[in-house]
Amino acid sequence: MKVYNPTRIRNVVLLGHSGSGKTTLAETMLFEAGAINRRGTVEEGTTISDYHSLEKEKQKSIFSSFMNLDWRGNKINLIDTPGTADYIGEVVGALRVADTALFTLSSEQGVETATDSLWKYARKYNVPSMFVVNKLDNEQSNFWKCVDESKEHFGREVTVVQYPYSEGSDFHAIIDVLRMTMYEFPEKGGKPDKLPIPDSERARVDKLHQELVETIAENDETLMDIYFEHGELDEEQMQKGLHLSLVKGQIYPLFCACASLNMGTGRIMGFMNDVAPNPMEGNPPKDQNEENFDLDPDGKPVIFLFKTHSESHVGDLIYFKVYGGSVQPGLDLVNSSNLNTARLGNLFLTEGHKRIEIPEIKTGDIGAVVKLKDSEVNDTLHEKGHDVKLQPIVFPPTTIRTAVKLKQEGEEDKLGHALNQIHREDPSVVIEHSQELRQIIIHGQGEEHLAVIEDQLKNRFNLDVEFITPKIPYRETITKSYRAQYKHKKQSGGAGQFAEVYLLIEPYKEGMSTPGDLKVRDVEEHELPWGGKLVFQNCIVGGVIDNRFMPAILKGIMEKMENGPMSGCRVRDVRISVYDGSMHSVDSNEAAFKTAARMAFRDGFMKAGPQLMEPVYEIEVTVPTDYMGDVMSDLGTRRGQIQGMQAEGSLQKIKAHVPLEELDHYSTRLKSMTQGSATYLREFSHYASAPFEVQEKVVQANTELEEA
Ligand SMILES: Nc1nc2c(ncn2[C@@H]2O[C@H](COP(=O)(O)OP(=O)(O)OP(=O)(O)O)[C@@H](O)[C@H]2O)c(=O)[nH]1
Ligand SMILES: [Mg+2]
Repeated sequence: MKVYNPTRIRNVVLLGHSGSGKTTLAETMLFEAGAINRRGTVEEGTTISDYHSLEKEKQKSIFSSFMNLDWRGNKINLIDTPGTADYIGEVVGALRVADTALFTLSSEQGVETATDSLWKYARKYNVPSMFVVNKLDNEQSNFWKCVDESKEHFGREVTVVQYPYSEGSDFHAIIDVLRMTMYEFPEKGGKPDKLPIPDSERARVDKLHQELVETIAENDETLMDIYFEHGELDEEQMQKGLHLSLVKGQIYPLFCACASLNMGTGRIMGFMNDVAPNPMEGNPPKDQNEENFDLDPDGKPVIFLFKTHSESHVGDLIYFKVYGGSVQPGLDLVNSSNLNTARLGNLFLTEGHKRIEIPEIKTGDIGAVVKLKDSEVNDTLHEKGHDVKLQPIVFPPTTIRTAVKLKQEGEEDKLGHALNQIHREDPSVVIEHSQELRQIIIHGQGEEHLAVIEDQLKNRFNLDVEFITPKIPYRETITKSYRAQYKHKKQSGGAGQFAEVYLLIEPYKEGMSTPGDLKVRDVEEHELPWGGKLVFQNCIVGGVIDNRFMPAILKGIMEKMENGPMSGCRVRDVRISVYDGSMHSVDSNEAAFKTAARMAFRDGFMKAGPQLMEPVYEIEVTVPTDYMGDVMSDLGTRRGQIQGMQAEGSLQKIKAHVPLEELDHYSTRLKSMTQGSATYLREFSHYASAPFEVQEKVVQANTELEEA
């Protein structure tokens, strides 16, 4: 296998809504470049990219996959990603190491929701971006609508380089306004004939060519001068201008293709060769000081780990990109996250499931290594003494949760190990061992994502598990003040127990004052680990309770706060003032005061207008305007409070506050309501008082649990 120099490498990630044709396009490119001699299809499950059994079953991509091809002496690393929003974790890692993002659009669908959100990620990393309008053979194909929508969504930088001579079943030719040529394809696709522009298209082509030249010249002073002088740029000048504009994000060139008929991919690969940035120009990362990290091919070796994938009989395969120097098997590198030294084993390139051993990987290239010690995604490895830590990939917040339960006891460790491995391979899955809810909760990106995780637990890790609705982390608080008292007295044989406390229990509010009849001697403010506050005041006069018993009183209250008096949920935002009590010279001890405080707190809390609080999330739904009404009225039934709405092209963004309880299965409902065209994000916002019915239901469930 050939080792490529950095200037000869192009890292291209394919992005776009599910079904827009990324996997088919990758397959066609591999075929056109001679990397494979038969084109597989998604329907038959025979593509290089979608090689996992689940992908074959679902006929769509679930994991990002890595392929490479040689196009006229340059190596194009193609990363095919899933377009379903549930698998976004696979996409963000790939985007981080790509130097060009190639967005696919379905010509009949235009800009769809996933494309819109993927676009935001590409902009976050400033990855030079281009478009290909695919499926031009589709009967409903509408190229110019796609162009208009793209400009609306992504800006006027979207610039037509190609357009179809005709669309639908008659699609067979593409007009190229950069090359000023028409490519006409044979019936079975492949290499096109280059024809002059037909007279009927001349006016339109001239106009588009002019637009392209002006956009390029606009972004470069030297080219602008040439353009003013000659009224035209030659092809070399255009290429240079396009390259600079693409790297700076001042142009997003738009191409045409019909991936399934093998039309148009050769020209796109040619453009990648001639115009797309190499790894030194495309997407340089930031280092630990937020400075741009320049890739130095002659410098010390630096690699960044961006993906772990486990294959049976192989173990963890860790993908990396080389950000400096070059690496070979046997090289010792320091991991900047844990300062351990790891030795590189054999190095590989991958083509779907196939691994090809390679002796060296140079700056800018992407490779994989097995069994790298103590290392995981987001680690930077460097030569000893040459310290550098590249900024980590930030994985998106999760949108859905489920509790996982073993059907039989005894496999807890095995489950823990499996979940840990799933998180290692896909950091967009978050595993929470909730002591509060006494459940293991899996947070993911969507119902489909959870189904894949369940499938892995059952079939890959052989665990008999079920996914159940997770409990809600409610909170308890109070709405009124109450003065409570409890005397704990026990006489059993020898030493007795005695403690008496008086507590003022109040709802905590920032800046609140203390009633005039109490004198505060000491205040402790505790930020509670589960949110909210406990303020604990010592208002004892005349030494009726010794200071040494105060910690025990606090402990007794805290114990009850962890297991709330009303529903067993955690208590927050209360102020307790210990203002009176009594003790006994022999029988009083810490245990007695702890008990007395716990009992006084419990009684007082129940008389101080206890109120259940529920977690409320802020959600952002992106939905095509047509479905907006349905989404809004559904949010109404979920006790949602609309915070704002904003139009973005043909899409609407709705922000709302919705209680967590009402978000169960929301992504499924949203999908079915909008035929899969809406996406949503969610983030914890705050706790709010739960309505009476919810409070009743939770208290009732807890009473039944305690009585059982
Ligand atoms: N008519 C037509 N169908 C196409 C074309 N390209 C792809 N398809 C079909 O569209 C469907 C989806 O194609 P994929 O390549 O799986 O799309 P994808 O973007 O990889 O989808 P995800 O993996 O779900 O993100 C498949 O049935 C393809 O055969 C095309 O140019 N024309
Ligand atoms: Mg795919």
